[in-house]
Amino acid sequence: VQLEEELRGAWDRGELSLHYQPIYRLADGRLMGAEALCRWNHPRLGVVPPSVFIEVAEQSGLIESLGRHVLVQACKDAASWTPPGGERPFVSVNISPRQLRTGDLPDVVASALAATGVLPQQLHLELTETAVLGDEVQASALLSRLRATGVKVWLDDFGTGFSGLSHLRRVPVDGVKIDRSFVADVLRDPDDLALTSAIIAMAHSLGITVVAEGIEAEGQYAVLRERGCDQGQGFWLGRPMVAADIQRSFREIN
Ligand code: G
Ligand code: G
Ligand code: MN
Ligand code: NA
Repeated sequence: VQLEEELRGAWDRGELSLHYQPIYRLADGRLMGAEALCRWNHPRLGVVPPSVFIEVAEQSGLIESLGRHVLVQACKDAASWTPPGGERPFVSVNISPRQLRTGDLPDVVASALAATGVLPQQLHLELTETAVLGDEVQASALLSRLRATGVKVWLDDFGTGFSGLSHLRRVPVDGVKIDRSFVADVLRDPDDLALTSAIIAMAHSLGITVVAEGIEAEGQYAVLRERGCDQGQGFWLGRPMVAADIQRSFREIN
């Protein structure tokens, strides 16, 4: 309860900020975009990880206002990412199950886009497989509304929900992010490599892009690239960094 009280107002006090983890195209190593990751710099406790406070925000309902702040800030930051020539980078924002259920997400997204001038296709929303697949019919309608605004919808932590592959046909998404638990064992466990390859093949047959998360070693990068995985992120490629640093990275793309 105390954490909840302190979380209320933490954004306005400037204690919350977004870090960005770079996402690369595997074929040629080009920097394509970044995932926004929220950090709470608590005055007494120091850095509180999102695995702790996002849960608190979900339970208390604070996630709705926090989520709005995160969306606007991420779009603002992305509007300043200007590679010399070439495509505009994307920013990927995590959306929690409760934000999906409240129903006004398409409005929240539309106003974040309008307030910042970021192009709709620059914004990717990461929804978890379990949140989306809980109620397929309702989710499909919501995802269609979201995609009608021009933003892209991604399924995060893909493969952990067990229902994955068959549902991909019925749920309208632009991409999937292969959960890092599969990537972790892709060199050691033939089953994980087979599953990862199957996800990539299935997604591609449906016109869906695939990102691998949690790439921590060059060998993982190499095997994923060889299997045709489109993009990747992970500590081997780049850690989450402050906004000024990711902005500099985008300026230096060649
Ligand atoms: O950065 P870290 O590995 O600690 O993130 C842990 C979890 O917190 C991840 O599952 C991530 O999706 C989630 N998370 C990080 N930032 C946000 C955010 O802004 N909104 C939501 N809903 N989840 C976030
Ligand atoms: O659930 P979600 O995919 O949004 O989680 C993102 C989290 O994963 C971030 O908090 C980020 O710090 C973490 N992360 C990113 N790359 C790696 C990695 O290579 N290894 C591990 N263990 N965690 C990572
Ligand atoms: Mn994510
Ligand atoms: Na994930």
